[in-house]
Amino acid sequence: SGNSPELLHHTLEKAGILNKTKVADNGKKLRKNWAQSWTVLHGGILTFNKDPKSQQSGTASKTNQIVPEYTVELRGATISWAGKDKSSKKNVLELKTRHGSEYLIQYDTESIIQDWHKVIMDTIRQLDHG
Ligand code: I3S
Repeated sequence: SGNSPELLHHTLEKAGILNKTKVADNGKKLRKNWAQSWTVLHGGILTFNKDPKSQQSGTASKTNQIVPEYTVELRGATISWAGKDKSSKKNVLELKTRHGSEYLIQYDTESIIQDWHKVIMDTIRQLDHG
């Protein structure tokens, strides 16, 4: 069944394109810089990769490498829907790490952001119980 101990201890995985901005680093507020990111959840770590459009031209960009921008440890983090005070965009999630870093995550298609909300919430819950 889906509730076997083996499955409960599997970390959840997901990948896709999202818009994100980091808004705080160790409790220090940062200026927003919204950008698209190939986002990967694996092993309880959420990795936001650099937007290829923002990468320097030259040999590296020609190989279309995936370059991590932020790696976020989900253990001890919280995820919630961001209030209207946090962004004028729709479908915005607020992710806060236990070390006081904060990210806003957004996507116009509601079902896509809802899936991310669920998988991040479930991962945090699993890590708390692990
Ligand atoms: O929360 P803020 O400061 O209104 O965020 C907006 C700004 O970061 C803005 O850039 P400037 O720093 O050049 O004003 C961005 O273009 C907006 O996208 C930010 O607000 P939203 O509501 O989109 O998160």
